[in-house]
Amino acid sequence: MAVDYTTHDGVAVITLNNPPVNGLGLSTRAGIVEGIERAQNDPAIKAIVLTGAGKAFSGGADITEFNTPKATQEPTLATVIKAVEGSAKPVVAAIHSVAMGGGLELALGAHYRIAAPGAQIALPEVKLGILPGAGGTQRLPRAIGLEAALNMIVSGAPVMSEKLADSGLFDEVVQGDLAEAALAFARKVGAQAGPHPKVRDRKIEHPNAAGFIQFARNTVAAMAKNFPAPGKCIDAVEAGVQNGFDKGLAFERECFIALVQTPESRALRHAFFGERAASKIPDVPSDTVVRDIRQVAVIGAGTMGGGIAMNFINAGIPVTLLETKQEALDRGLATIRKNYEATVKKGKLKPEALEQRMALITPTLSYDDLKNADLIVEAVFEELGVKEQVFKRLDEVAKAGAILASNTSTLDVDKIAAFTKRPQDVVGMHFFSPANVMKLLEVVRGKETAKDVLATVMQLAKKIKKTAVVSGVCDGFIGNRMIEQYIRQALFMLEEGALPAQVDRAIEKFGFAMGPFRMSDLAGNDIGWAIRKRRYLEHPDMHYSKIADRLCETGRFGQKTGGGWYDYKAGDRTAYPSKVVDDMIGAFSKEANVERRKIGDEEIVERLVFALVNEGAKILEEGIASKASDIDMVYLTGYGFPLHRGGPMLYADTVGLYNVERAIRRYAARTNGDAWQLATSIAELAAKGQGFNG
Ligand code: 3H9
Repeated sequence: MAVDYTTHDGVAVITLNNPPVNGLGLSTRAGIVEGIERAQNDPAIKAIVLTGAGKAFSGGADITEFNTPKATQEPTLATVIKAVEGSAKPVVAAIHSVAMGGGLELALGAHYRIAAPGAQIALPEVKLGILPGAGGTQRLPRAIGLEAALNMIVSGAPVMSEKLADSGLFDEVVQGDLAEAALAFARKVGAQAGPHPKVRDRKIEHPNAAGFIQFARNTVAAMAKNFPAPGKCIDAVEAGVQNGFDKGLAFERECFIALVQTPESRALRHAFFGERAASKIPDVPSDTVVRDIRQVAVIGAGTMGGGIAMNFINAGIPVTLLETKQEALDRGLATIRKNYEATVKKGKLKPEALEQRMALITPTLSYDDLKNADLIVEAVFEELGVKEQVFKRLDEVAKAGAILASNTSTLDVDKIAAFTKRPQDVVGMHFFSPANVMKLLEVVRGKETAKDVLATVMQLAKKIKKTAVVSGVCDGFIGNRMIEQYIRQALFMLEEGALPAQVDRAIEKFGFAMGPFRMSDLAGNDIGWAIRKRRYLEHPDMHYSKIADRLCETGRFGQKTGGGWYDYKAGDRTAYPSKVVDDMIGAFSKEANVERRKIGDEEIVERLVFALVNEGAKILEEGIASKASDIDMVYLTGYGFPLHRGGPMLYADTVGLYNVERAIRRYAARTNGDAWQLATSIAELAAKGQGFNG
């Protein structure tokens, strides 16, 4: 039963009971209407309390029902709210923990609202690419005023109930027992003659509503260029201001129906569920007992090690930071301090917190100081011999049960595990640079990594606010293995007729923050060069364009050398197209006997993105990733894939795998074929009319 109905001395209590967050799915909605009717028909009942069991009043509409028949099946949320608002007996919403989206809209339909402190109040629909669709854009401005309401609706950000105590939203914010207070409040208002107040009857008062709405529109335009929802939120609020409640409500409904079907909303919902799904590993039960992580050690105080250490310190976990030389240790500590100082300067950290955080670091030059660590993360030079020394030493000093993690981005975690006598305790924790900023953490599962080690690392990742995705062992893991194919295509296209600025422009227009060439100039072209040299030895059969090597031979390593694929001016990070490089590319094509042709933006985007998709499909076939959404989360959080496209695998589904297959076959026939071995699963799914996500 999704809703409980009880009576308490003249008061009916309707309790949403639909774990985990009392989502307003069909059966919950039906239960509320039933409860309201039952209370109307019982002469002994004078008032009604509407509340939620467990960890929420309500997290809102059940998102899993969107675009299914259940979403529009009666009673819809609008019908439920109408029943609540139309109740002849006063309805008191008693809110604790969470009232979000449809949950808040439901409460706004009640005649009275009381709340416990600490409850998160939000209309977060915009984060799902939609707008509040059950009266939120109409009632919230009437409850708390135009400005505060628009801010909440357009940002989707939660506000704590106590902050809203005097806003007009709540009749009371109660310190004591919420259930008791709700009953007392209900008895009080139940004894009063009706009619009871309705938020819809309040006026929106603002000295210059049109001016503020225009201001909001200007603010939103810049930050939401790929998303239609924020603008529609403003339109809906404006409709209510100009034309009154009922017309505003009808317009809001229209916008909701249109937005819920957009690819942007699909992408955002995919990311919402993908984030949560990533932490679930198919063969690791959710009740696996995790290891206690109270003390962490990080080996290496360079850029990576320092950034990794900051993650734990920020979460209040003490870190022992080990280096081989005092000078390197001092430098590492100074960098961490400098990073925190910058955060203080931006006003995002209190000065006293800086010292508290620094105090959580214990610097050391001795491995013996690692003996109490529950987790040791190694971030030393990326060379198997160096890792061997470190892990052998760790095996000697680490306590039994300590998790030994490597931050390797390219090496075989199974080989690293084999340097110890405890491969079950070894795991990859691949952070992305800057490690204190980037959300992504690839958790690399070795063939012997214990399940509780994985469960522990996934839980810890949440604590340090990372999106953790499990990857099996393979060259490059999920992210870098795929990006290699993307970069290969980018380089082939230079050879065939494109120029760096054109490739970057096309993919940036698609939504990437930075195209491959600007990105490579930023990271340093020498890094890719070193990786390619290794690849030539390991995969002599794989065809690469040598055009990037040619660039590196001239010393153009990117921004740091004042020139790469582009020219740079001192103190200016703008990428200026380079005549020297463009001529070099032309000459290269000539030498290779390639007749340069005009390559359109569509081809550029398809070849780059489908190269990711094709490799992603192989990664799924091999079980390196357990689900397509994991791959999407890697790309959304670590590689700047445009959020409004939902990640490469969802994008492929949106385009249709039939079309993806045809495009890949076309490119395979025309261009460097060995880069386009179609993943069998693409053809199989396309034949069945399916996508990666069903
Ligand atoms: C809406 O209301 C539209 C209306 O305006 C109009 C309608 C006509 N539906 O995050 P957690 C699941 S749109 C379905 O780990 P926490 C979630 O997937 C909705 N499922 O917990 C997860 O499942 P699992 C507007 C939902 O304690 C589990 O609950 N509302 C929903 O860290 C636990 O979630 C929102 O956008 C849902 N609405 O945080 C609120 N919400 O265990 C979105 C959660 O299988 N939700 N689940 O992985 C949140 O922000 C957080 O989940 C919340 C709890 C703060 C509620």
